[in-house]
Amino acid sequence: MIQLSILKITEYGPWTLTLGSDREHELQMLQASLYREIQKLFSEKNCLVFLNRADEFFVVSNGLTLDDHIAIQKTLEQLFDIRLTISIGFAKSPFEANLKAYEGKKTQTILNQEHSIFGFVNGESTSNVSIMHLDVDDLTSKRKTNSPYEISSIIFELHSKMSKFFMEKNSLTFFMGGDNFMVVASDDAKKSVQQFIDMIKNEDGIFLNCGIGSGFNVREAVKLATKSLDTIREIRDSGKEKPEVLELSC
Ligand SMILES: Nc1nc2c(ncn2[C@@H]2O[C@H](COP(=O)(O)OP(=O)(O)OP(=O)(O)O)[C@@H](O)[C@H]2O)c(=O)[nH]1
Ligand SMILES: [Mg+2]
Repeated sequence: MIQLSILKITEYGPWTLTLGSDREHELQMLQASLYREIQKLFSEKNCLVFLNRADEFFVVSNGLTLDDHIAIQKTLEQLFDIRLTISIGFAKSPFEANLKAYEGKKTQTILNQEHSIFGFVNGESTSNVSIMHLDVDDLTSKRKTNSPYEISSIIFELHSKMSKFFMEKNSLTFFMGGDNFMVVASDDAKKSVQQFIDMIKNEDGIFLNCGIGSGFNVREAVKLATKSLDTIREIRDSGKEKPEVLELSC
């Protein structure tokens, strides 16, 4: 079971217009400070925030109750002029949790009116969350023949393929920066990650490593996924044949 909380800036479009045309730098600074604060507040509660198009944030929020969400909303309301709407959903797979959150907002299923919280909350921390941390093997060598902009183009095309492939497995892919991606994964996604790695190898000549971690909260799962990825690197750097996928459990 995955619980997902989607935070979106309320009436952002009309508000941006109030800043006039010379606004882009202000918006970028606002979005960066908003992300910083949201990541701080949720990670303190063992959640992790995935940045989505800068004005929307996906939080894997297993274990977080409605009261926890209200407390975070109160802090954000004190810190920022803009307001955020939270839509919460939970389901067996990450993609379905996203659909439930979407449905909760669309049908105006109110959880808390004063703080704009919609959807369906579970709040239990007894379900397992799985994260896959994917990273390009030896991106550094590609930098020798490709300029920074060309590298970015390669990475965004990879993101596009990964997002499509894993959405078909009811999973959500996020770009974390550099050559790093995280997939909030269903069992089906975990089973098919080797197939994805092979496909990208054949189509694009890009080699990927994937660390997998599971836990009762997403920070634990992410920690183990990154530890698995680092273990693949250690095996490789010791001269032994490395696995492309490794799953460590707590
Ligand atoms: N978000 C995130 N970014 C990272 C992490 N580790 C490294 N990076 C970023 O990824 C970029 C590429 O670094 P690496 O992946 O270590 O470089 P590489 O040459 O591909 O080396 P290997 O992955 O070990 O094969 C770095 O410039 C960092 O910006 C991480 O754990 N999370
Ligand atoms: Mg890498």
